[in-house]
Amino acid sequence: MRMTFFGSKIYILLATALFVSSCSGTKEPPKPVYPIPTQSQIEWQKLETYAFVHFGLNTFNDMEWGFGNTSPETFNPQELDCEQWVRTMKAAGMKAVILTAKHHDGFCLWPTETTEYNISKSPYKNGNGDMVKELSEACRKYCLKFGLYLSPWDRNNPEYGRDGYRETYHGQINELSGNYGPLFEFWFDGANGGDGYYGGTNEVRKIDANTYYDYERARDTILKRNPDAMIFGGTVPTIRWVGNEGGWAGCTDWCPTCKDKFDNYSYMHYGSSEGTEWLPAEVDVSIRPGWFYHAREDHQVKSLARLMDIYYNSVGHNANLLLNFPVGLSGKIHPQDSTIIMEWHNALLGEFKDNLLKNAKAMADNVRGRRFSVSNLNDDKWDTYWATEDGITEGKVTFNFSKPTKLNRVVLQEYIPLGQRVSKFHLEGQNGKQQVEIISLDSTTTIGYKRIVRFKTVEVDKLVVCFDEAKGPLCVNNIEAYFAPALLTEPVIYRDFSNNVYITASDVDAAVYYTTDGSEPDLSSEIYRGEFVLDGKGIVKAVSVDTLTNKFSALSVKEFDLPYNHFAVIKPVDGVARLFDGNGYSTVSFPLNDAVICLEFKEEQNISGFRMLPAQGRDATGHATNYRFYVDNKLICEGMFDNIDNNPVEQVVEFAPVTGKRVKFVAERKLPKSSYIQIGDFSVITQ
Ligand code: FUL
Repeated sequence: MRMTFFGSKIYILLATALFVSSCSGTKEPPKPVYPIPTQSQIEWQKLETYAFVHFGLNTFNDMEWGFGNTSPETFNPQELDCEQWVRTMKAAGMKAVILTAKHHDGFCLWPTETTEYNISKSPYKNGNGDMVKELSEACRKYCLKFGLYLSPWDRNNPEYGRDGYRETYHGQINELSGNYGPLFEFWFDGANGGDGYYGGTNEVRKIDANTYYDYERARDTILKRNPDAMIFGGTVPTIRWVGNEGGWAGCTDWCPTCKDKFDNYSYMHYGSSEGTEWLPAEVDVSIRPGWFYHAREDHQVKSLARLMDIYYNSVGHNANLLLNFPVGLSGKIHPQDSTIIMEWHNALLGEFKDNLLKNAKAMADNVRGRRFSVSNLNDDKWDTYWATEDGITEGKVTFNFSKPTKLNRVVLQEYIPLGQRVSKFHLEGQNGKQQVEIISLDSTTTIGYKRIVRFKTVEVDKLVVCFDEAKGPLCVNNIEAYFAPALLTEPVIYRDFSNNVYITASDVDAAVYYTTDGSEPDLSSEIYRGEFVLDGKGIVKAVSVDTLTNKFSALSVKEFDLPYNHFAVIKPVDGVARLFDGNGYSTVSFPLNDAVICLEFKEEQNISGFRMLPAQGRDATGHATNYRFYVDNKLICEGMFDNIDNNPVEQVVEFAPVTGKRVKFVAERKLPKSSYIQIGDFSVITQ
């Protein structure tokens, strides 16, 4: 009896356990799909955006790659304020900052014992400064993580390329790892070996970066004191370079890849579904063309539209964004840079304000068990996720809205602790019985830690997320949807060499209204539907308008002079198209002693000035500093383009109208350091 009673108790317990497991989902999680990230890699990826600061001797010598011979005496910031940097970064939503403790020129921003070429030999704080310390303390004060860039290449060190420098380098890693932590990331740059000062030898030295630096030893030193630090570059990285400095990861972006195959760009840029190591991508890009500060780039700070694209193409493509601020000579982030970064952050806050799926009811066509229920997708918890049963590698999740709802962004996150799985997905919408097409701005392949899909606004009462292909059962921990307001930046207007005028708006939901008669565009003006021909002088005014709210952007105005087909170009003979194509990045190089543009109009004109756009490319040199301007061989005016090297913006010179047909513009360069003159664009102002 007793036995029977006992046996039936066991039976009841067993039956209860079985019932619970099938109904309340105590099923095991799906098996990991290898490789999988470490906990530190997961925490790193959650940072999403953080800042880079390039600051050092280069800043004070207007250089990008110092040769290694610049005097430490020149390093003298007057108002250095690391807290100002950190406050700006924090206010812009960034979670960390990485400082160039030493760039390729070899100058150390901390009082290292490994070389004399350091901050203690500069006038800064009478030789008592330590910028690594100052910034690390500011980070601690404002709760930002701190990381360091230490260039392996050292163009100052006499021992570079020999055993002596290797020891010096490891000494530097040791000092930085031990004295300023905890560090969240350590950056080894890829530029290695070449010409340099090298203690005065001024020679070329080459090394094999795979063996010379002993990165394994470096890693051990760093991780001993900073166990969670990510390592960028070198032979034992834990994150990977995305393969460009332009601010974009691929829309296919696998965290898994094979570092031994990095010679093949695709493994570095896209990662690989077959990858054997978990190496998530980091997108490093500067807010200006250069990494270091140059006054001449003050007009080239990236626009809001460009920075938004960078965000979507990095964080929105499963990569972290490392955005560089070239701190200026004073030692502060330039006001233009801090203004635009705050606009960027506020625009992002606006775009991701209300998650429309927060209270939406979700349904999935397959669920592994209650523990992996579809309600995990919008419960705001990182560690809960929806999963499908073993063998089920595709699936659909449907969100039902209580009423038709507008949306244009969807955020998706896989539960990466179990590996990255999805290789293809798409979105579908429905409004009543009507199918609504959702066309993503870029192809929808991988997801990973985070994928943000942008599309033209749709109105739906049902959103279906279709996972089409995966490397194992689906494990998705978050899906969000938003209706982002149109980004109303002023449109960009330009005319090409064939006299086609293009007007571009930064947002797919914005319509562009324009006029060519000088009046201000409004909703009754022409809508821009594609390029149009402007075969003469003219003024184009345009605005972007959010079609849903009728909000207007600021006004964009572009004045066009008589185009190329109204005159004959006598000089130069080559590259004419590049000079009259409305694009300062396509340029013509002239010999120093013969920088002449000579045109002859078909008919007499009242000529009242000219516009000259210097070359706009990164590190462009050879700008004209002086000019002479002739009409029908008579000198009309001459002068200087003030500060053009520092600020190569369009130069407009106007004078009282002169009647004539033949125009000669003679450019000169009276400053040293160039054997040519480069011009981006040129036009003549007529009445
Ligand atoms: C590059 C370097 O050569 C640049 O100067 C800059 O530091 C950038 C982040 O990496 O490879």
